[in-house]
This record gives sequence, structure tokens and C-alpha cells, in this order.
Amino acid sequence: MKANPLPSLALVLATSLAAASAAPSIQLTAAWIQSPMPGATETAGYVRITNGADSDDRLLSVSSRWAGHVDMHEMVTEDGMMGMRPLIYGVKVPAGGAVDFSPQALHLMLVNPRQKLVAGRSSVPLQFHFQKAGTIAVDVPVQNVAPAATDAPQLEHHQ
Ligand SMILES: [Cu+2]
Repeated sequence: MKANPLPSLALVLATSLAAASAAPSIQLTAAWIQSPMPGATETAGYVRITNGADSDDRLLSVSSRWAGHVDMHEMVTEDGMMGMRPLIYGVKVPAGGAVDFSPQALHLMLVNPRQKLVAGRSSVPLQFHFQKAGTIAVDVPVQNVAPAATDAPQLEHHQ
């Protein structure tokens, strides 16, 4: 009689399922909001989004009860002029990859903040709405400068 292959197969299956459920999906790190210029009605926010899942996801929108609205922008150069363009279809976060919202690249735009944003003292509640991962809420500190490089390691991105 041949050995029943099922027990070992079941073990492999259980192991891979455990690994899949333990894999982090969307993670938000190194988030910060630029303290606004005096009198400004909008300011930029930055974050690193990592997708540990094995399928692509998409950041559809960002919202905050502290702002009139939150837009996603990318920097573009047209006719030699730097400008910003709204990312109306959101941003794809590739499987096993990362997307950086960082100065000179993608950024969030907090429009009409409803609170005074003070560097080192305020943190702004933001909600990131993903197609698959759902809504992830983060309290984002207001700062004058980006977090220290050691806090935000520059990994490979935009592959
Ligand atoms: Cu912008």
C-alpha cells in the first residue's frame, strides 16, 4: 500500500496559509505634514506606502476631518514650468513594492486646514482609503522638516 501523501500536503498548505496571513499588506511609515507658511490655506503631506501583499492595491483617496479636503498631487514639468497635477485615479501600490509621497514627487495636499498646524505639537488625523486594504487611519505629525533619514530608510522604489 502506498503512503498517503495527504498529511504532508496538508502540512505544506497550512504552512503557506499561515505565511500568507502573516504577511503585512499595506503599511504607512515616515508620514509627516509640512508646517504651513504663515497665512497659507494649504500645505503638503508625505508618507511612504509599502505593500507587503502579493497583489497590487490602489490608494483611492485621503481624507481628514481637520481639512476641507485632501488631494493627491504629482509634480510635473510642462513648458519648463513646474506645476502640480491631481492624481484623480489615485496611486497604484504594486505588490511587494512601495510608493513614496516625498518632496519634489508625489505629495498630499491638505486644503483649508480647520485647525492651526504647529510644528512639533500638532498631529493631523488622516484616513487613507485603499481599494483592497480598506481605510487605514494614521495620526500624522506636523514638522518643519522631513523625519531624520534614519527614521525613513530609503529603500528601492518606483520600480
Ligand atoms: Cu500639490
